[in-house]
Amino acid sequence: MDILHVDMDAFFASVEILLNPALKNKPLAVGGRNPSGIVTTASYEARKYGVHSAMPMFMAKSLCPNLIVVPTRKGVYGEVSRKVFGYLEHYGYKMEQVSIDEAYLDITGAKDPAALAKTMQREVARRFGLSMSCGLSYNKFLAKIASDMDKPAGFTVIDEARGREIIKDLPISKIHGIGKKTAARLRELGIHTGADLLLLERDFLKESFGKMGTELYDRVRGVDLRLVEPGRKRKSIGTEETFPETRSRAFFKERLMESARQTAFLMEKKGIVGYTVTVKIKTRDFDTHTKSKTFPEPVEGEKALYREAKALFDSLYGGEKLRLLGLSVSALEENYSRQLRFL
Ligand code: TTP
Ligand code: MG
Repeated sequence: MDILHVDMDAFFASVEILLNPALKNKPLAVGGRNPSGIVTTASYEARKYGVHSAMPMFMAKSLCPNLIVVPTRKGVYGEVSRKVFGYLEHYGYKMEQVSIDEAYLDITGAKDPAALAKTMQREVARRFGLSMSCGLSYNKFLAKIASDMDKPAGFTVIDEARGREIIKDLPISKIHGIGKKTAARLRELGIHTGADLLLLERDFLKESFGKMGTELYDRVRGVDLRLVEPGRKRKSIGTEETFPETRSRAFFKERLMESARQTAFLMEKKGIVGYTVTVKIKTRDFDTHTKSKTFPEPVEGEKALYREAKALFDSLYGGEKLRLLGLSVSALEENYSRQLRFL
C-alpha cells in the first residue's frame, strides 16, 4: 500500500500572504489581536523566533517584536482548501480529507508513487501559490508522521524498516490513537516514547486501555490497517461532558462556553458549518433530554454558537441536578459558501 499524506504549510498564514503579497517572507501570525488573543498559526519566519499555534499573542510579540498580526477570517480558508483538494482529487486516486488543510490519498498502483507525490506538490505550488508537505508510507499513521518530518515543503518517504526505528523515538503524544488522557496515564506508568511502549505486552495494554490498548500494541509496531475512506463524512460535531452532579448555573454556563469554543474551533479546522444546534442534558436519574433548533443560515463561530446553545439550554433546564451537558452541531455542510476572486 502506498499512502500519501499531504498537509499545507502554515495554512492560514499562507492564505493571508496570497491575499496580501506584501506579507511574503515576513514574520506573520494569524489570530486574535486583542490582549488576550492567541496565535492560530504563524508563518515559518515567525516560527524561527519560537512563535507557534496556541501561544498567547502578547508572548508571540515579545519573542518577535517585528511580528505582523492579521486577524483570522471566516470562510476564506475553506474556499482555498476546496480548490486545492478539488485539484488533488482530479488525479483519480481515493482521497480522504481529514481537516481543512490535510488529506490522505491512496496512491497504490501508481507507477512511481514518489514521483507522483512530487508532481502534486509542485503543481499545488505552481497553480495555487501554496506550499504543501508530503509524507509517503505504507499506512496512514506513518504517512502522517512523514509529512510532518521535513516541513515546510517537505517530502519524506518512510519504509517499513525505517518506520519501526522512527516510532521508537516518537513521543507517545505523536502516536495515532493516543489522546491527552491516555498520554497522561501512560506517562504515569513511565511510558514516554514508542520504545517504552514497545515494552508493554498486549494483554496488559488490553486490560488497561480496552480495545484501544490492542490498537496501540499494533500501532507501535508500525501496523495500521485503516483505509483511505473518501466518503467518510461526519453527521455531527460537538462535545459532551460528564461531571459530578450539580445545579450550578454558573458552572453550566462556563461549560457551554467552553463547548462552543471547542466546537467552533473544530468546525473551522475541518472547514464545515452546520444549521442545527442541539443541547443535551442528563439528570441525576440518568434521564436524557435534548433540544434542537435548525436555522435558515449556518451557525458559525464561537459567539453565535454559544448564544444559541445557551437559549436552548435555558428552555430545556428546569433547575434539577445535572450530570452531563452536551453541545453539538448537525446538518453539516462544507464551508465553501464564500467565493474568492483571486483563484
Ligand atoms: P495545522 O496543519 O496544524 O498547522 P499549519 O498548517 O498552520 O502549520 P504546519 O505547517 O505546521 O502544518 O493546521 C492547519 C490550520 O488550522 C492552521 O493554519 C490554522 C488552523 N488551526 C487553528 O485554527 N487552531 C489551532 O490550534 C491549530 C493547531 C490550527
Ligand atoms: Mg498544516
